[in-house]
Amino acid sequence: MSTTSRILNKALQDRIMSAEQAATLIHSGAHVGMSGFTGSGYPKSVPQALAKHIAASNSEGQKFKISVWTGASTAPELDGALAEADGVEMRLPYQSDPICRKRINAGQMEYLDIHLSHVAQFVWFGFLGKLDMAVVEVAGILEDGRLIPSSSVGNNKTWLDQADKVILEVNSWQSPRLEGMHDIYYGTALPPHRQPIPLVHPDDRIGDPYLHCDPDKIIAIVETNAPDRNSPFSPPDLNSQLIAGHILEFFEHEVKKGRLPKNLLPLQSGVGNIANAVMAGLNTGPFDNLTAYTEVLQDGMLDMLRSGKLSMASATAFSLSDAGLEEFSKNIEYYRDKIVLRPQEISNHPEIIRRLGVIAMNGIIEADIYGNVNSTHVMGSSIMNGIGGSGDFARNAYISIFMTPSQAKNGQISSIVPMASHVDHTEHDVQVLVTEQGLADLRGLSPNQRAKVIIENCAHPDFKPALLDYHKRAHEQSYGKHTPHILEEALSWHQRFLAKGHM
Ligand code: 0RQ
Repeated sequence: MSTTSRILNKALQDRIMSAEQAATLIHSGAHVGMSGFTGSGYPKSVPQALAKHIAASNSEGQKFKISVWTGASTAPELDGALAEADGVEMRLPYQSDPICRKRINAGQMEYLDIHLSHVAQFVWFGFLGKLDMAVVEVAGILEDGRLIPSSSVGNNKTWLDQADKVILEVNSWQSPRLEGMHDIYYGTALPPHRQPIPLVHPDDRIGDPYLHCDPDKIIAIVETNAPDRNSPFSPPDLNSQLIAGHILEFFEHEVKKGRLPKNLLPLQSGVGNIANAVMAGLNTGPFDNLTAYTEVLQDGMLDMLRSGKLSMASATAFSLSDAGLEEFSKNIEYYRDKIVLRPQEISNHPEIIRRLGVIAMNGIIEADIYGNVNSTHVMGSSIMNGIGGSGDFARNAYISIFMTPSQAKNGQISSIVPMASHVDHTEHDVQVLVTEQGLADLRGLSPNQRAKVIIENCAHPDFKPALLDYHKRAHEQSYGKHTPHILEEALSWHQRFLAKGHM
């Protein structure tokens, strides 16, 4: 299909221009809402052209920077290019780009890590200031101007609604058969006028397959033909397989106890290899007719859709490897009616997650012996990626599961520590903790009871004696016995890793 055949609206064809021309329409200081979610559906050419424009301006002594708001992480062509040009004043929300990470941790770039479900409504509430510009990738423009969304939805509806001006990238690389797979809900209102969101099953369609945008706001259309940038998955390593095994065993136990139905409840799975391994485990496990209500659709879920173990998946974005993408593209007709892509304020909506009883499974950096979780900060100060949607799901899930290998940095560092160096999921939102060593079911346990189970079941044998000793002494010496701590020692635990040069 030729690119122009993707822009069927005659009036809008006048606004087709090059990425370089479009980039000059973005001014320094602008708040720019860009599409993109975990390597899919991000604009492929305007950010790179803008990065060049910024680098050239800054080399002439200007301080050209913009604020970049997205759905979640994007790709080197967006986050990497703009960060490399030192063109980002403020980045929000979740990112995972190495150049961004470096700049953020060097104190050269501001980063606001907020719950993914908060982003759209914070913009409507005016909490983040005015959105000047939207740069959104779409798969096509219909004759009447409606937009066919791309491989991620993210915050695109909000960007198109809220931005003063809009630049569209029409990417002919995206399959035209994406048309009809999206469900864009336009029923959200601001408090005090909000109504219940009428979604009661993961496969309910409550909206419209298209995005809408006031044509007067569209100032440029750029045609592209460029692939999404999705990372490969490594085959599940032993730790991931062991973690997956513990989780499957836990599910079987819960079914036996009558606390989960035979086909479980809708699954949410975080990003990364452990999450993918859990899906691989479920794919050969005893559960059938599963559903997913999640954020990103990874290879593992695609495999489960293929095998029939998963009957449908609701998400806001694809996050497929090249192999996954090839499989999806080849068999898109098979997948089309089994996948729904929604705006992230719906995929991650607390009301819906609580109503559906979602089982949340997310990765962490470390957990403390009382069950507080750090999923974002290495050594309490250096950002890895961000909280992403993990909080939206963990806080509202039927069961919230967090998983990690029991040690990091080739066994130099324990992932179970006396006191987490940063907390983004508190003990109140963590019901199950899993490492390759075992699973700690924390439901109904007090802090001291939790400590015993976490150390016993999850800590690596190399670190277990030190953790047991800490907990015992803390119980003897602590100011209070409810959550016993020896503060100076708890806080020095990480410092010791640093002092030994492990980081
Ligand atoms: O760093 O690559 O420099 O060595 O952290 O660790 O083991 O590769 O783990 O890819 O599963 O990511 C929490 C980051 C885990 C991810 C996190 C270091 C380790 C390595 C990554 P190096 P691994 P994973 C919804 C879900 C938050 C967002 C979320 C994440 C790096 O799961 O970002 O859940 N979660 N979103 O060496 C020091 C420790 C460490 C440590 C790991 N204890 N101490 N460093 N590392 N443990 C999806 C979205 O929202 C889009």
